[in-house]
Amino acid sequence: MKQKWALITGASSGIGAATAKKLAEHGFNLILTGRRKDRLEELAHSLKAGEVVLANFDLLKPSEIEKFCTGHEAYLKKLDVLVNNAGLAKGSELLDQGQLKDWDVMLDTNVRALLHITRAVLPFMVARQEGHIVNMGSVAGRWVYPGGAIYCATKHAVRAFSEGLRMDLLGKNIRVTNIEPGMVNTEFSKVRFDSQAKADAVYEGMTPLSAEDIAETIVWSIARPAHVNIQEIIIYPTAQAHVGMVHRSK
Ligand code: 8X3
Repeated sequence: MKQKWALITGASSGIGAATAKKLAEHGFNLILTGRRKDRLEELAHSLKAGEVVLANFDLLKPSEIEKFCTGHEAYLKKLDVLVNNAGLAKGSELLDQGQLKDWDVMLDTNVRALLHITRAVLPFMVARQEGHIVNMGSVAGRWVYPGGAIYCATKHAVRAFSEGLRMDLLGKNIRVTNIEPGMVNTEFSKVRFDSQAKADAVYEGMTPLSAEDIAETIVWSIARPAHVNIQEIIIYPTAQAHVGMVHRSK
């Protein structure tokens, strides 16, 4: 059987790293991108199977994305799965107090980088008439909450992009899946609030989803037969009914 290749962005931690582990267990060869070289190397050593290519660069710099794409064209040509995982939230101020630099980092990482990498990969998938693009959306891509407008706007953009992709790729045998998790305990909240204490408070008294929960869902979507496209999945922890509606034990 042909060895499959998957590219995962933001693979150095959290959902990206967990997805890399599960895809390796399924026999995938992997191209892993991330900013933290040591973390990527550590992950690569822990993987059970397959060939692993590491690419350490900053998604905030379009020139580095371009360099990565042209430098790895031979791999992109044979890519079966692209997991656009890299993304983050920064800050939770109300809009009149929001930090422009936080907004730019979210827009550049969650939207622009995702678009640029997908654009680089698409012609090869279209030429081969096969492929699967998995985007990391969020419940924030469907609903908005106070202090989260810009993060929510980026995830709404990811959802709109996923829908447009499905339409523009119709008839080309390429699947597009938008994964939409609620609260997941990764470095997400620590990065958002720049504080471990504030991050811990987010998950206090409730059981959030884990990176592995989401990775399992991603891998399940990928493992469906080629004629089955899981378009979107919303995944909340049982203790969360909606954005901002969480049950906590006393
Ligand atoms: C993360 C989910 O509810 O913190 O994408 O926006 S939420």
